[in-house]
Amino acid sequence: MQNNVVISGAGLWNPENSISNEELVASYNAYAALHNERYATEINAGERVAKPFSSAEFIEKASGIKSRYAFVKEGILDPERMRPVLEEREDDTLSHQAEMAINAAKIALQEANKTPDQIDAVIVSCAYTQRSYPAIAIEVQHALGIEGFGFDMLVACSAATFALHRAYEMVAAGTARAVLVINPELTSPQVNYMDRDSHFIFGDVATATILEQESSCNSEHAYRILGVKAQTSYSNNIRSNFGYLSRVTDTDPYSADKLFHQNGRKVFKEVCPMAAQHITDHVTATGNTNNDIRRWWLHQANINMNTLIGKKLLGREPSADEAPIVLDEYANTASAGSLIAFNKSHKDLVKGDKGVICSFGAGYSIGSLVIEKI
Ligand code: CO8
Repeated sequence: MQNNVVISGAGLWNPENSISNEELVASYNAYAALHNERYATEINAGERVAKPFSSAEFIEKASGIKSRYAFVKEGILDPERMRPVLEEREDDTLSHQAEMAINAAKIALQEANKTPDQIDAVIVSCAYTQRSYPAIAIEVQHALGIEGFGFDMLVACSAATFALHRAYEMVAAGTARAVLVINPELTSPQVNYMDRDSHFIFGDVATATILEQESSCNSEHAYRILGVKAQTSYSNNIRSNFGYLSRVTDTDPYSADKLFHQNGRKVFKEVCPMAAQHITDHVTATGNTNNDIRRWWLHQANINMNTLIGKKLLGREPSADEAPIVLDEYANTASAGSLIAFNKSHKDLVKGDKGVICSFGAGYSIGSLVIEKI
């Protein structure tokens, strides 16, 4: 027999530093002007391409993004550097990502009314981890005083939802009483701030979620999980080639292909119909229709994508109350976007209200949970 599983706590932590579109564009344009001046001879000879200029108006209209948080702001806006300055920490000091993760985890534990001794597993799941081992999850487990086990997972945009799926299975099967899932999305080190098409897309954040057996739940804001569904389909349209082989392939570790890059238009066209179909199939499989869903906590990559998917789901544009958008403040935060939306807007729902958490993006990968407030 399977246990009923609930989401009993959610936590959201963002860095203090925020960068507006205007600040980001001013630094990119200063960098582009420097580049074009420095390489004027080659550019005029057709041997090198001039850097085009960016615009804050374009960014907001094309994406819905107005600002983003940065774990470390220093360096990002320096036209001679164009990447954050992170200090190397000693091995016996808490790592950057563990620090972000713990900040969010503490808030989630509090909302769930849980203490570390009541948690049996920790999953850290995000687009990148800063090292291969020991797992960030095990470092977090140790720092919080949690017994049991922890492991890291990488699934880019769907890292958070796919990790919630794994936690759901553990709690349903009874192999863990409660699981802490954390998404410390430290994206800024992999953003190419020298690329006009993508310099504005990402921000840093951490989200955390507690899943546990319904029978042990004493949270004010708990949601029963009615079903989970995952789908992947291989695509090269969103890619980052930096990895442990970068040291031995004798290629430039700073080259653009090592950082996040994408064919944004293709992603938009291909992912929207996939996501809408996936969600509709999932909602239907739980015995509901899309009109039964009170709130949509959707992946946050682009406001126009969410509007289009919303229209496909409902036959009309969803309101901000039905499908909240957090892109304006947070930008795209890799896997954490749908959970930022959940964190910011789940306390007002009433018993019996149903919602969908859904991620879509790199892989391609789509992950969803249909949930009901209890
Ligand atoms: N300023 C001014 N003009 C610009 C800029 C800019 N910054 N950027 C592009 N333009 C120009 C283009 O050059 C183009 O000019 P022209 O028409 O002369 O060729 C024009 O504006 C239109 O460009 P696009 O067609 O590219 O513009 P779009 O309307 O398609 O908008 C977007 C671009 C915003 C990128 C859009 O395509 C989009 O959002 N697509 C979906 C992207 C998506 O969902 N990606 C998934 C991201 S992956 C993820 O979420 C997690 C990955 C792992 C994390 C990585 C962390 C680092």
